[in-house]
Amino acid sequence: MAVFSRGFGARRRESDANLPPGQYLTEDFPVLSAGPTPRVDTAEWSFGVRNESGELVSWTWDEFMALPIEDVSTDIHCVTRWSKLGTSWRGVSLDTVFEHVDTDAAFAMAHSYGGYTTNIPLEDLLGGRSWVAFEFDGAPLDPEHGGPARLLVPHLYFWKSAKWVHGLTLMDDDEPGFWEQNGYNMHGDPWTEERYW
Ligand SMILES: Nc1nc2c(c(=O)[nH]1)N[C@H]1C(S)=C(S)[C@@H](COP(=O)(O)O)O[C@H]1N2
Ligand SMILES: [Mo]
Repeated sequence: MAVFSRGFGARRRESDANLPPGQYLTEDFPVLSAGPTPRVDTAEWSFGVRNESGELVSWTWDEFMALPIEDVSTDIHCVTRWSKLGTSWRGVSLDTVFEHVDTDAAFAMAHSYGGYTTNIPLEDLLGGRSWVAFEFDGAPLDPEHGGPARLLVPHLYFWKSAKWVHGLTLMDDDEPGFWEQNGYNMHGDPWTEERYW
């Protein structure tokens, strides 16, 4: 019995260490969308980055798939308090995207098909911490979860991971996106509970 409780305790502590304050674990994958699910055909899809001078760099689906693709295993944390550990994704790193972008901007606004927006500091998009993801758990991303492609910024609360992402607009000054205009935090670090204003 002592061995069992020590082992059980150790496992609990291990997952607790990966769980930001105020979060609980979920095994399923809740769908949270502010509106209807847009249906975007990959033949119509594009992803573009507009810099602070107004210059646009954009990719079609086939062009985007020709960029280096990474496998990502990461924990995700929703501000509504669920966290899911060890999720598997495939996508293109924002570091790769930004190799093609000329900018000194400090902030980005992510834009989605359907009109959703969310603001993210550029430093949170770079450094191997953010991706445009198009596979989850070895399969194409479900439309409900943002397919064909979504932003994946797993070190911030999951509302920053814009589903059906269509592009980024780079900005010198921070501006609030959809949830940020409605009381959510401008940054959204789950470890310091940057939940609301
Ligand atoms: N385009 C778009 N992206 C979005 C949202 C949304 O409503 N529209 N909701 C956000 C919120 S609040 C969360 S928690 C996650 C939920 O992603 P999921 O539905 O795949 O769990 O998507 C984020 N990205
Ligand atoms: Mo959320």
